[in-house]
Amino acid sequence: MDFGDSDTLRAGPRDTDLLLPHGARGVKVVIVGGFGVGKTTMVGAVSEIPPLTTEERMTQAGVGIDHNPGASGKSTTTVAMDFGRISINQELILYLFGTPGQERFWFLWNGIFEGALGAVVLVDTRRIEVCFEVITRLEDRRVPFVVAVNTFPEAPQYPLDELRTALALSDSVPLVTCDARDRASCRDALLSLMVYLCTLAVQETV
Ligand SMILES: Nc1nc2c(ncn2[C@@H]2O[C@H](COP(=O)(O)OP(=O)(O)OP(=O)(O)O)[C@@H](O)[C@H]2O)c(=O)[nH]1
Ligand SMILES: [Mg+2]
Repeated sequence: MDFGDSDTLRAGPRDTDLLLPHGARGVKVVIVGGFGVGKTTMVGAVSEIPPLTTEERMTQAGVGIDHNPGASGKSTTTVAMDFGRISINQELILYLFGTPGQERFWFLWNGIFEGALGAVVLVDTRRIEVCFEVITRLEDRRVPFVVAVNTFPEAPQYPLDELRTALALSDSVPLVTCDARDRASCRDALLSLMVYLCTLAVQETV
């Protein structure tokens, strides 16, 4: 069977015609964080297309391996990734990839982060410690990131400067609060990442 020129298949018109309007630039952004911090919720809230999700029900088989749904009342978890899209303006479109939170699926991050320009690290202040591992991985991969505290009503609230110290974040890394269920709030968190990426790009050129 003839599949044609492989270069055409790789770099043919599909990327531009089906995903990107003419003249627009697509940027890959990853929403990352520990189990149940609201990654799938954020991608779904902000996406202008019906999000792709890979939710599976958590069962007894995962007891002792996976995080317990516990108080969050979650019955499903992401087993591969989330995908959504948001147009910032006519020239800039963000492709949003949510990572799985259960550690046994973290190996998938290798593919999810490939080609990503930056990341939003979502934090639940009830389980801040998960972020250390997440942030270390991003620093190792040299992926620029902002940190967004998802303000669950039942979670303790700390001043942002205390959180910055607790997370050992440098002053230059943006730290914001958001509500992962709220579109405008998620958009603002993504915009803080875009502004940060622009700042880094300018710094690299001087
Ligand atoms: N109250 C409140 N609930 C939230 C918020 N964000 C998410 N939730 C709820 O918290 C739960 C966790 O959300 P998910 O979006 O599945 O979390 P996740 O990080 O994708 O989880 P995994 O993929 O399993 O790691 C869901 O039941 C959401 O409805 C929030 O900002 N406030
Ligand atoms: Mg999820």
